[in-house]
Amino acid sequence: MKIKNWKLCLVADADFTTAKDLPALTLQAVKSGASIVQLRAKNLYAREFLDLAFRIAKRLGPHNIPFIINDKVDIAQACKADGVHLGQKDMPLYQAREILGNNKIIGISVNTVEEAIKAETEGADYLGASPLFYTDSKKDLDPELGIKGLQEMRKQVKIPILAIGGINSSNASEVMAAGADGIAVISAILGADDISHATQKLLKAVSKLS
Ligand code: TZP
Ligand code: MG
Repeated sequence: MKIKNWKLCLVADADFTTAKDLPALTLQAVKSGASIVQLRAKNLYAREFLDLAFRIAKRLGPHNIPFIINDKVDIAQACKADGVHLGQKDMPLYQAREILGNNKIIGISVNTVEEAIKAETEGADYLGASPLFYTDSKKDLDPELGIKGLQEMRKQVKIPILAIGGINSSNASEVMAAGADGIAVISAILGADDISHATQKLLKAVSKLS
């Protein structure tokens, strides 16, 4: 699957919603306009991660939404996800590409222009510019890129950039204006009381170029 709509990626983080039904929340966000789903599960055993991935993939099936697995190439392959999102300490891109092939999407988290250029040169399909702003949703954060860092990165690479970290409906349009193709969020959707309303508000913000 090729990604056509980069605007709004829900990072469905299993740690963020331990008490809630993540597949149901994910579906609600997708029905309200989320255009990509990435499943993130830092603290699940492989079996639990895979089981959750299958449950989400099943819900997404009828919606034709790109489904990406965070970190784990084997889980992505096993649940026939559309791709994987890798950090700088995960499996190297060329090895993930060897396993998944050219038809799968591979995204790479980058914090510097150098990492961005390297990922593009090595054949990444998109970049996760991370973290754009400070956030409580991730431990061991790299330094904030900020709007200036994103603008600089945008000048140096051509592939799509998803900005992540501390993005909400108040700052999303500024992030898009700085050159992002889309935003990826955890708390701005999963932390909301009304998932549908929060998703629609974000979608409106990313669609409005300031
Ligand atoms: N990678 C960089 S920041 C981040 C990840 C997974 C967390 C984003 O969460 P939030 O709640 O949207 O700031
Ligand atoms: Mg990662």
